[in-house]
Amino acid sequence: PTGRTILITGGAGFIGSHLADALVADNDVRVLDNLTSGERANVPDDATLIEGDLRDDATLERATDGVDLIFHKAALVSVQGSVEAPQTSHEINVDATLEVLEAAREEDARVVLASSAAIYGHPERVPIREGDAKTPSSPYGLDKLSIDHYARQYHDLYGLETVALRYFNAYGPGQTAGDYSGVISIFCEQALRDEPITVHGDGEQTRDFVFVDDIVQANLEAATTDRVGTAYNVGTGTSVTVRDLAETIADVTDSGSEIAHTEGRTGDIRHSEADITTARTALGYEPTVSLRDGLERTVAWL
Ligand code: UD2
Repeated sequence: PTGRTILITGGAGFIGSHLADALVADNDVRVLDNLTSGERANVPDDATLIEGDLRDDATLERATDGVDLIFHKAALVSVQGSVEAPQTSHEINVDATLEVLEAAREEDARVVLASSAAIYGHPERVPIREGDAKTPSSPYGLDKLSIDHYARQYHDLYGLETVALRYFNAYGPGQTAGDYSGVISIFCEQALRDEPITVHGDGEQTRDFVFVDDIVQANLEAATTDRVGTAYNVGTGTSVTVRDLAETIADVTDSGSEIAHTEGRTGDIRHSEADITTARTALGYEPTVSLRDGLERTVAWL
């Protein structure tokens, strides 16, 4: 997109800030973020940061006034946190999204939302297709399923242009440890410190790791596609075992770390891999960053 007035909610966070970077040169970009997990320093200089909460009507109104495109990335992303506090997850991940969708109706703005592979729960088969069974195994997954459906309904009922992107395991520079972090940031930090790399269980579980630049690409395509009112898997279409991941990270970091098998994680999903045929066909999405390249770029940032 070019010459557009764009709001990125969660634009100081991991994915949102990469998206802001990609859009600022050619668009008028606003970022709405309450900075609980996002960081001011992530917001590009040429974007306007509105520091505040989505759930505050006046703030949301100011942030959405005159926009023609909204990337809704603000969320509580901790699966564990959602298990501990399902109501809080619902308030932030569902209720606040409804506020964003309503604001988008006011402005007749397109909305690109962050959905998640978590909506599939324990998949019946891999690769996972968009139409496959959805039995989320956490409040977080249920909340994402809910907004994924709302996005489609707002299109069907009100003609709003919406696209939901179901991210698989996202990683890359800017994904910080904090109290929530993906396996790649954990393993990289362990490897760089020459500490044991903690593989849960037998390490034969698989994941589809998608580099943040490819996620940004999918978002940019979602912003201009005419195939709206639907949801797309955003992964790479390939997967690796957690054990292979640990070995690759040890290699990329030139680490002397041992691989230590720890107890399997309760409720851990065994296999996850996206079928990205629909995104390829409808959006022209094509992931370009191999796991090794992506890991090298992530390690270089750390
Ligand atoms: C990812 C998402 C989550 C949700 C879910 C849906 C991330 C960070 N999380 O959870 O938001 O969308 O997918 O299915 O993208 N592991 C280890 N050692 C460690 C940490 C993790 O072996 O120290 C394993 C873990 O047991 C799992 C794999 O690595 O098998 C990936 O774990 P994760 O927490 O990065 O992501 P996942 O797939 O559970």
